Amino acid sequence: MATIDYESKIPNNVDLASDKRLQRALEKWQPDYLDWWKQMGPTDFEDKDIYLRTAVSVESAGWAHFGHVKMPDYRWGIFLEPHAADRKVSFGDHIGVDAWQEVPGEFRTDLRRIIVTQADTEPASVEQQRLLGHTAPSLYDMRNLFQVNVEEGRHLWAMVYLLHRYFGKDGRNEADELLERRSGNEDRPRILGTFNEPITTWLDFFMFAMFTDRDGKFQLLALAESGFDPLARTCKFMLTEEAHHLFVGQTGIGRVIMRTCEVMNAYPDADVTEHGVVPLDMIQRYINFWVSSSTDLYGGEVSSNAANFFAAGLKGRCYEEKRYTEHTAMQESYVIEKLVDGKIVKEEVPLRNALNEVLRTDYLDDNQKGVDYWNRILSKANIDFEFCLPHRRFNREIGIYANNRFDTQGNPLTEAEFVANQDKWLPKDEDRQYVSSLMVSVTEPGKYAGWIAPPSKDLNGQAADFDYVRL
Ligand code: BYC
Ligand code: FE
Ligand code: FE
Repeated sequence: MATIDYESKIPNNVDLASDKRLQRALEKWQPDYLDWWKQMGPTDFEDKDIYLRTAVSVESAGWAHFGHVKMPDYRWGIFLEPHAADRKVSFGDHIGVDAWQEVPGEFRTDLRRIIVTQADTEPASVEQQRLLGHTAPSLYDMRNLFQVNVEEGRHLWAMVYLLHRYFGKDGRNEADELLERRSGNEDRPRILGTFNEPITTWLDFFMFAMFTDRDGKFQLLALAESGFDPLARTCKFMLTEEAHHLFVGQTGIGRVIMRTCEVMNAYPDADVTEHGVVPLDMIQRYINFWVSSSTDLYGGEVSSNAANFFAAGLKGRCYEEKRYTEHTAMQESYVIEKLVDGKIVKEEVPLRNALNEVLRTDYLDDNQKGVDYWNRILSKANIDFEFCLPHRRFNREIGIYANNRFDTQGNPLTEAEFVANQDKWLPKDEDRQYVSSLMVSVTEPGKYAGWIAPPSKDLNGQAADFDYVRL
């Protein structure tokens, strides 16, 4: 069923009405979700009409409907890609068996853990971004923020459906706990590190949408290959929503860079902070921070969890079916670089144990494309500067590099060398204070704050002075 039932309390394309118990359980979770949204979602904009897109079909052509809605009235629902009749498990130890439509008993714990970890990031990001509406640089940006927020809320719905439908009582308990943990809370933090980092400015928000939502893209690509068919179908539809989040991040940073270039060209000898834009080296430090934190989200370089998830057919490599011909990952090995006695040495590990690192490498390659896009903005403006990604070893807190220090090129450092240089590599207090000082709210349609260029084109063919948010 591709069309979405918008008549029922919970919009869905999974024929929820035919399973009364499940429907009742989800309808019981719904008010708790709405309470959470009121408490932890974007503050103070509940009664405003926002120009949002809502899914009306899961077909690739024209799934979105645009219109002004109030966020609490957004139709959060359950949308899965259509079911392919003869789908098989395509990797791991069970290649060729029918894709699972129910949870195989022996994989229940692992699968629940993957789904809970994925689910936990979605409300976390909404919590991290809840105050940003107050300092939006334009109505266009404010609307994009709220679009991202409601869709992350929907991603939570997507995972909660799986927990309720396939994991019985413990699934329902996990769904409740997803509304109880809080980003950054000492006692009940979100599961993964980056989702406890504060997002206090729009520069952080754009960095997060660029680099952390991109972890979402790659984890979802890996889960879209899952032999557990409902998870694969859910993730495929989530990926179509994710593309816009990445666009917001990449073009957001691009517009900050563009504005700084304009000022640099207009006042070649000036300190750009006197003109209220973000210096390029400061942008590089924000890149270093958010990339390194998001690089941690792939887990350890050598991981028996990753090997087990793959062996079971629960989590593949990205584009597993399309891109690879050998799907057991049993024959090959993978070379990992390790620090031994102060030197980097290569070590071969069985490929299955290195799958976190394989996915991380795909992620870093994709990041590089965004960096290339920003460097083209610089060269078009004739500015002699180049952004680069920090090395994967830089500033890590998870995995084999976590207990050592490295520079942004990946060279080992002593703790003292790192401390002496860290203000060059990571945002320092003055950077954060300066970027915060630029965060002023601009709410006149078609106007933009001085630190960011307008987008090259407006959304959905709208005019430049369109009222994306009616305040
Ligand atoms: N922070 O074997 P290891 C998104 C834990 S983003 C804290 O090395 P594994 C989104 C790990 O849990 C996509 N803890 O790792 C983006 C384990 O703990 P336990 C999110 C971490 O299990 C923006 C221990 O360290 N989806 O959608 O192979 C906005 C050793 O683990 C971290 C997923 O992550 C960390 N960074 O791999 C909104 C997909 N990293 O069990 C949304 C599902 C590791 O020993 N998750 N640990 O207590 C997974 O596939 C895996 O859990 C991971 C970790 C890839 C995250
Ligand atoms: Fe998401
Ligand atoms: Fe996202």
